[in-house]
Amino acid sequence: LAPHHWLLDRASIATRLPAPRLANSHKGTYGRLGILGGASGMVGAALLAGRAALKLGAGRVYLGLLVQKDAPIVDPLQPELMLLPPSDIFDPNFLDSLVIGPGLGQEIAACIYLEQALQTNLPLVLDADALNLIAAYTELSDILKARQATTILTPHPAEAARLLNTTVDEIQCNRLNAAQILVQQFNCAIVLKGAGSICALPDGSCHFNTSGNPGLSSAGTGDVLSGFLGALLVKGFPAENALLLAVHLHGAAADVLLEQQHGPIGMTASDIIPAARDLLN
Ligand code: NPW
Ligand code: AMP
Ligand code: MG
Repeated sequence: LAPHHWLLDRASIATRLPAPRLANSHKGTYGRLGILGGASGMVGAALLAGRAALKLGAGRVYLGLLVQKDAPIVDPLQPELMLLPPSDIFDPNFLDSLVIGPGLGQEIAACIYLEQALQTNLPLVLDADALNLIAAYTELSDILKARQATTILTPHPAEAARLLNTTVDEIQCNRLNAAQILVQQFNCAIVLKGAGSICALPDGSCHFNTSGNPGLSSAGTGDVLSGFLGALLVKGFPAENALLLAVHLHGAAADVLLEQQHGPIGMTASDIIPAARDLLN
């Protein structure tokens, strides 16, 4: 490995785990996370991110769903989640971190909320359609580039190709280069997802994830990763640790499931959530 290049394995996350919970902690200790997404037909993406965040320890999770017609008012399988109109997510004194993108869609309302999110000082996770909108609108990418607060971008290869205005083949032929260019272009921490996810940080370091398997190649697994990231970006936990821990844990959870079950076929994004929780405790 070149200097500043690291394997992201079980040993390397051992020093990046959150401190044990204090006996006198309360839900406020573990942060208020907002998740903005869930447009029509993709509400599941936001629910998965929210459930994932709760199970990785977020104190309170607020879902701002963009869907308008027949919007759910509660997640019956995870009633701990608080479902709000998306505009209520933006009180800056209210949240400690924000995930935006899972199932966000690319309508005008999504654009407006994304612009508002980029203009806050909250630690942000940008995933899925948030990335697609940034690729589509120079105004949004300019605001992103000017941001000072922690920002983590989680593109899969097609999202990375849109951000860099190139093809998926070009990205996949030189994944390390693509991840590093994304860091330089947006001055953010990046995880370029896919088999062997690469975490590239603004300090120039790159971490090659060793966990995960093709069981993760199914709908919603990326949405779960963004929820994990949001949960770990709690008050005082370094963004670098949150990124490396979430990415490794996500893959490691899939590896545990692979060992326990018959194979990768039929592993679901929902299955990953409790498996990751077990690994963290
Ligand atoms: P192909 O054609 O399959 O070979 P998009 P999305 C390519 C939400 N979701 N390596 C892929 O290639 C998300 O949050 C909602 C190479 C295809 O061309 C988003 O908001 C769910 N290529 C929205 O849907 C569950 C790869 O990328 C393109 C690749 C759209 O997100 C599902 C597809 O990507 C989903 O999460 C790889 N590793 N990975 C829900 N239950 O509500 C992907 N591609 O067009 O960005 O679509 O990722 O499905
Ligand atoms: P998304 O495409 O946004 O749903 O994200 C998919 C998630 O699953 C990312 O975290 C990928 O790194 C992971 N993933 C998908 N396929 C594989 C694979 N074959 N091996 C390891 N991880 C994978
Ligand atoms: Mg995704």
